[in-house]
Amino acid sequence: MASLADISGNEAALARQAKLLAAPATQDRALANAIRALAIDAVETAKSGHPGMPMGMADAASLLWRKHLRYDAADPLWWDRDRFILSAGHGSMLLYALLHLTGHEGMGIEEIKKFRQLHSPAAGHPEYHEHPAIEMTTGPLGQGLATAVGFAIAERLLAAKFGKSLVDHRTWVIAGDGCLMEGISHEAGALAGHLKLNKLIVLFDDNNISIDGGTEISTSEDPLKRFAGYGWATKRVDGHDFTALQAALVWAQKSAKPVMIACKTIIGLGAPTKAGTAGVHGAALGGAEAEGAKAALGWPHLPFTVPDEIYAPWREAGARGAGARRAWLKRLAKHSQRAEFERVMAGKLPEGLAETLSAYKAQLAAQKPKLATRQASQKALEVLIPALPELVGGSADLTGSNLTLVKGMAGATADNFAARYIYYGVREHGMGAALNGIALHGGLIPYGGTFFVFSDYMRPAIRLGALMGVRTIHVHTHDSIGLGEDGPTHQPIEHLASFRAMPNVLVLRPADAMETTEAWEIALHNAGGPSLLVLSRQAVPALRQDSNGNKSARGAYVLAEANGKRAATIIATGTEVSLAMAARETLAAEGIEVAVVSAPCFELFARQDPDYREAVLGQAPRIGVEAAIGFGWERWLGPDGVFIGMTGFGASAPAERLYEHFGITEAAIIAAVKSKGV
Ligand SMILES: Cc1ncc(C[n+]2csc(CCOP(=O)(O)OP(=O)(O)O)c2C)c(N)n1
Ligand SMILES: [Mg+2]
Repeated sequence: MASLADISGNEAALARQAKLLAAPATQDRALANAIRALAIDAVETAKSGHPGMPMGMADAASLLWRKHLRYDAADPLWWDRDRFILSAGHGSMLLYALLHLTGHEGMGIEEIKKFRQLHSPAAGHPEYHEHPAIEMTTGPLGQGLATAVGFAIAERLLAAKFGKSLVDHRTWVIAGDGCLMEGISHEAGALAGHLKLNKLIVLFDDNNISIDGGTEISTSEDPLKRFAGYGWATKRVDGHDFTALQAALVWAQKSAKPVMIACKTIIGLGAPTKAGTAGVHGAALGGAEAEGAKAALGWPHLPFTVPDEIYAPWREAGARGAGARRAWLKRLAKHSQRAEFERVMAGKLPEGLAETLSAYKAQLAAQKPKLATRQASQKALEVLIPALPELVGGSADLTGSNLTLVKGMAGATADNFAARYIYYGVREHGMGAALNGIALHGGLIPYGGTFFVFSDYMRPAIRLGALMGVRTIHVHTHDSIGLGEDGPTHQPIEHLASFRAMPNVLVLRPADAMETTEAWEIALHNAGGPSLLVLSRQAVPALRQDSNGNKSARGAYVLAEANGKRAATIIATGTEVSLAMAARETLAAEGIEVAVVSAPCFELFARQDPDYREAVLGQAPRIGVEAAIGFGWERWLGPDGVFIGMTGFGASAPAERLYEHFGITEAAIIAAVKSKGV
């Protein structure tokens, strides 16, 4: 046989395939062929989808699910299960076939027949929430792999806290050429190698094919060497040789490093003419090719039909972990930390948190500290970290700027995960995905910091977090031109507007220390999506006198009512609220009475009933103030409103000079009010 590395191109693939399929079919192959057949049928019926990857990886995946993956199909949410992440999400039929064959409820043959149809759990790409055994949404290549790093980090952190008897599982990933070409694979791989996440095992579908053709047209790297460089254990095996696969899977589980096994596969294995080509990547095989594939695989059954003698061993495999789960439940039942473990895994906040926070807020109301909101965030964390053991922080190399680290938090190292903080390094995208993974794993609430402008570097992960609805908290400091001298590369302009446009994200831009604390409280309770805390570098005065309740939770509220009839309503966010308050005072001295509305969170305000919104916004002319692009403000200002903010990129200068230069000043607010003829 030619060396594995030499196999490329369709002819070589077809020759290799012919040899493989000429050998008498083993039970292993027959069981794997059930996956191939279901993938072929589902894609034919849907007239769209990706048969090639499931057909190529069926052998490796079936061995994993039959012999190694720790799970119990009867309880896909068992907390100590192994996590399986299909990073190459286009191969979704691989996952659906595995769930179906192993007897998972909710993935019957009727569901498989509705592959890619509205309301089917067998969606085009795996969607979190569509089925409990789908650990996360995948499809944007590389995200699964990087999110898996977060899953593996969470496992280590929780194992250090609760012990191996409760937390001892692996994270398995199937990733393709595409996942490994993506930049995020670099960040994720390097972080995992550094932290020696040895319970992370990646099966690389090494088929040398992506959409445009053979991968040699666009890449000549050896991902195994790259990952070895990150500190991973690597191995290349024939992805259709069950003996070699079995040995590799056993070896992987003994590793002291994260593992990548490159499985040399033939994409679309079985397809008589298209195997080994990009032609099987993402289109139905077509009648003749589908028939030919089934004949070549020795699969004589009708579409969507799996004979009992194939179902039976698969169902057995699905129940293989039942004993381990029962034993685990017994251990949990008598574990000294059972209540706390159940609380954090259920994602419930500890009792007493509200009281702790209200005591702290009362203190803020009395002290009225003048602080940058990033500092106020750190002070809030000083209260939250001892009160919330499940809160784990980190930063993408900006700890001292984001102020994300407080007393009592150790940084995790490869040797010590009894820690509350991750030094993510300069890896915003990897951090974003890891935060998603930590949150998805359960048991922890992750936050991570970077400059707000570099949210661009993690946007795909935030978007996926929003789509999945996971509780991640993003501490995004240096929120505007107010950061000053670092200049326009570092000054976010369009970021508030763009994240406000993203569904299911709370964008919180607090105005002072009180609102910052409220923003943290809101974020912690926002279990169904990411929260962005958009925080200032520069100090702001305390604006709030009262500490009762959580005013920010309504999104916007009247911070200072006009004395008498409103001549205008000034609506501002973050650091600009204090400008609005100053303008209000100056105007009042001239006999012009205006109200100031603080609007820390547009999304929450939009959710309030119309009466409340109208009462807050009022009937008087409206002036909006925010040191950012005005896109999106129209909905609060209406057609006659005036927006004071940015219209282009920032500049390098001290913050105060910039505010003057760009006309975001008390004088501008006053002029705008007067321009309304009041
Ligand atoms: C971030 C991202 N870019 C592009 C795509 C579109 N896309 C889907 S699959 C694919 C090729 C993937 O190649 P590979 O991972 O080798 O999969 P295979 O063809 O081997 O199944 C591309 C470009 C995507 N899903 N995500
Ligand atoms: Mg490929």
